[in-house]
Amino acid sequence: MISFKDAKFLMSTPNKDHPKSILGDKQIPEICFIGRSNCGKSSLINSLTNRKKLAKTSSTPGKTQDLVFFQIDNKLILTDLPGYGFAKRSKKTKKKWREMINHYLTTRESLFCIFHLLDSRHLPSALDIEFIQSIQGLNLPILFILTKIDKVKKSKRAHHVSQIIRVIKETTGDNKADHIIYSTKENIGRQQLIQDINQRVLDWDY
Ligand SMILES: Nc1nc2c(ncn2[C@@H]2O[C@H](COP(=O)(O)OP(=O)(O)OP(=O)(O)O)[C@@H](O)[C@H]2O)c(=O)[nH]1
Ligand SMILES: [Mg+2]
Repeated sequence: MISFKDAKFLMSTPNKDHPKSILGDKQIPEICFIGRSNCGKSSLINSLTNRKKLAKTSSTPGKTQDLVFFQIDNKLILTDLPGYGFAKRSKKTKKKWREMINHYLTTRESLFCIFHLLDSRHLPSALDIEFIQSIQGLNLPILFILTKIDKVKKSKRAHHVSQIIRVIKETTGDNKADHIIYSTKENIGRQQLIQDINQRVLDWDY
């Protein structure tokens, strides 16, 4: 059982060098966090690990600029990625980030699942939809995490979620869209996500 009690920073890299993902003779499974800038990727890693500053977060978009790897309980690697859609960067930087993320997604052998985070306040943007489509081609399981649900009025939450899931399903053409609703502020979704991750790691091991 991965309890998320032991979490350590492994490496932050702007290039194609990724950390080793072999422990003894076993590959350590890896999950990455992808989503629009400021949607809450780094905060989610801190929430899961119960650490305030393991991953760097900020109220202004564009905080995470490298691929940042964390090792959990010696059994799992979580990778924090720079967000897409951050307007205040040059075209060149945005292109570089996109290439870095694409290279990571298409070459990282230990990557066995993608967590795609979407801000639950908004319907997926054109850019979100573009990413949903491009990730689909990788043939990896995807879990959608609808973040910041505390910012949506309780009476509107179910409606927001169903609208977002509808757009995801329309985009993928798949009638199934695995998802979890999350709030780091109100601690919603954490236990469910930990259980989900443990199940995925178990299934992957066999
Ligand atoms: N209310 C609320 N705020 C949140 C939640 N999760 C994250 N935030 C806030 O959202 C802002 C952005 O969080 P980050 O975790 O840095 O977002 P990110 O997706 O890593 O952003 P980039 O690194 O720029 O791609 C911070 O001010 C967080 O405190 C949440 O569940 N509820
Ligand atoms: Mg970040």
